[in-house]
Amino acid sequence: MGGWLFATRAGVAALGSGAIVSAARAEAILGAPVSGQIGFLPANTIVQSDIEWFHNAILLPITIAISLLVLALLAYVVYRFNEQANPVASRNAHNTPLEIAWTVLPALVLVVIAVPSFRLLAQQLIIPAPDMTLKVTASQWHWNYGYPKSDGGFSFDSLVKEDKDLKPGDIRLLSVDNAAYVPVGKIVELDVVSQDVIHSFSIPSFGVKIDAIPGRLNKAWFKADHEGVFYGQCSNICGIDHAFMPVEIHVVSQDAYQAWLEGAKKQFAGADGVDVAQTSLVRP
Ligand SMILES: [Cu+2]
Repeated sequence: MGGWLFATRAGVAALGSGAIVSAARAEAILGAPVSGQIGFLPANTIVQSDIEWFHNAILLPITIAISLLVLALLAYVVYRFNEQANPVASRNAHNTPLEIAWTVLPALVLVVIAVPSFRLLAQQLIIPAPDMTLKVTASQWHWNYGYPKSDGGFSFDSLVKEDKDLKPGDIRLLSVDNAAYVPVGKIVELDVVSQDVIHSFSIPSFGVKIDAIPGRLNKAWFKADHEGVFYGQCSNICGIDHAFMPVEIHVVSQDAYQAWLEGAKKQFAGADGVDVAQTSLVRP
């Protein structure tokens, strides 16, 4: 909840920072890092909420408990077995019950982690029946978004805005020239491919991170709970401009999505982008 407040405040601050606020910028920026932030970006899907739970309720307590245990053992050894306190060292080399314990206990910890971990993996990889499919094609160094035939069948390139092109409310290295739009509350299947090298399509607020691999179709999905602007980045080092291929996704109401589609169909009708139908999934 605190995360939401935090990010919303940042969004409002971004809105207030310039006199010209375009229509697109009327949406609150929710899925972007803010300065001083610790932890995850605000979750906007059930998958990301579960990832947060897994981290905060399972991994973090285990990590802290093990660290404190090791620290306590070290401190005890330093205190109890230093040369002054213990001048004659023990010659014991084996302690069977102790050895069984330090094998079985870590194994149990791994079992405890494995159960929610595999559940989460299944949740990410078993894709529910989608309401729409968004085709994401990675290239050095930008993304291309392809919309289904039912929505107009157009595609367009999405490139990072250069510093000189930034408008009030834009975020340096995250804002793009053409953002992708998706409707809120709809299951969006992502078909992710690459035209050249391995990239990775990631949107932290959606719990999505999937490799874009040449010659292979990778799928992911999300169902955004809230409207807003959400950012991500290529997360696999893919060459010199790897840091300059951000992801910007606007989650909007169904009506706003339809309105955007109407404009986008015209705008991108003759665009040079990758044709959705032509992108070969099997490359030589
Ligand atoms: Cu990349």
